[in-house]
Amino acid sequence: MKSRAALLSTVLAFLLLAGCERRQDMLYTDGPGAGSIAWLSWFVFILFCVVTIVMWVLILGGILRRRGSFDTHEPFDVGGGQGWLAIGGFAIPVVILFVSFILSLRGMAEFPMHEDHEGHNGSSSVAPDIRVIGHQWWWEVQYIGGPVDQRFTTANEIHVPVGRPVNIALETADVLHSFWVPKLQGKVDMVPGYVNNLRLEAAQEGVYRGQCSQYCGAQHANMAVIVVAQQPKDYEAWRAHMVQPASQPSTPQEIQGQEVFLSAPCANCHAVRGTGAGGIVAPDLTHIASRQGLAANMFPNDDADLEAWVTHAQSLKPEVAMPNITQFDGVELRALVAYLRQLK
Ligand code: HEC
Ligand SMILES: [Cu+2]
Repeated sequence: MKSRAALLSTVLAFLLLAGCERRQDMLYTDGPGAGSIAWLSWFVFILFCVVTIVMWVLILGGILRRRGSFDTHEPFDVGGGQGWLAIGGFAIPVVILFVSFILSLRGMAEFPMHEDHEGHNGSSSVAPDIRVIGHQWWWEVQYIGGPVDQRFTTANEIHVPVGRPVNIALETADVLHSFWVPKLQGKVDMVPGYVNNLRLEAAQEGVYRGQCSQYCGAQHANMAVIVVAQQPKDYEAWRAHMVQPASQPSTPQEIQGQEVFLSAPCANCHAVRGTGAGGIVAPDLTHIASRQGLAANMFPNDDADLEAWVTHAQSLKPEVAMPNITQFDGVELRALVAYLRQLK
């Protein structure tokens, strides 16, 4: 009995905590895009409940009504009854569908129209601030707004200023993916050979988790993105730091680590701006130490997880396009990790 009560209270506490977390909640939102979708969902849901209740009241009324004989009832097609068919079967559904349609158009206005490849225009054409490219199974993030020397590439973590809309162009390098940060905006697919657009705005400071929402292979479930919404001045400081090349190693261990990194296969796939490493098929590592997660936010970004990732990527995220790299001895591995950890 006692253990059952303990189990119950654990479950309840877990549910309560899970409720507080709300990191990927689409009904309790923090941005206008997701807000209008959530509002529409509640509206349609409540309307559905009202219609259902009215229907059941009418059905039960019909069932429970005292029956008379054929003599006491007129035939059903005599007078009046058809009016109810026209109202209940036609007029009310048309009004409800029309209102829902207009409200969904309002929600769609949150997604910017944009020039397509042939140069045809939508209702307005917006230069994107950020290009996000889906890869199996991580997100390439290119800041492409502003002058050329203010542009940079990062991965898996998108920073935005609070209270300002950011236009994002969505593309894919391989298969279909879908970009979805539920608390901020509806999902938009990333389609091969095509550019889709999304306008994202966060009303509150915070870290918002998102998720690839279109099945894209073995590690689809481990393709997470985070959006960090910051006060404008913190955001500007972050940007100013991100355009800088990688910090130079200073301790002997970090210097050895950089040599290990540059002589290992890492540089074929990864870039570290300011060094010889210029690979473009994997996440940019110039400021890897400043990111919160590793491998599309599958693991926390710390020494132990980094060490494990470098040597066992295939066991941790099977089928990923990074091999297990097993050529290092202990000293080299720790030096490599020390080097990566100072790439703030
Ligand atoms: C054949 C290409 C390839 C090689 C070689 C390679 N990687 Fe990777 N690496 C990847 C890919 C692809 C990812 C993204 C995997 C994912 O998250 O699904 C990745 C992810 C990472 C990440 C996580 C990045 C992030 O933003 O989450 C780190 C750190 C990393 N690699 C370090 C290294 C180091 C250090 C080496 C060399 C010892 C190396 N990689 C060699 C392809 C490669
Ligand atoms: Cu996916």
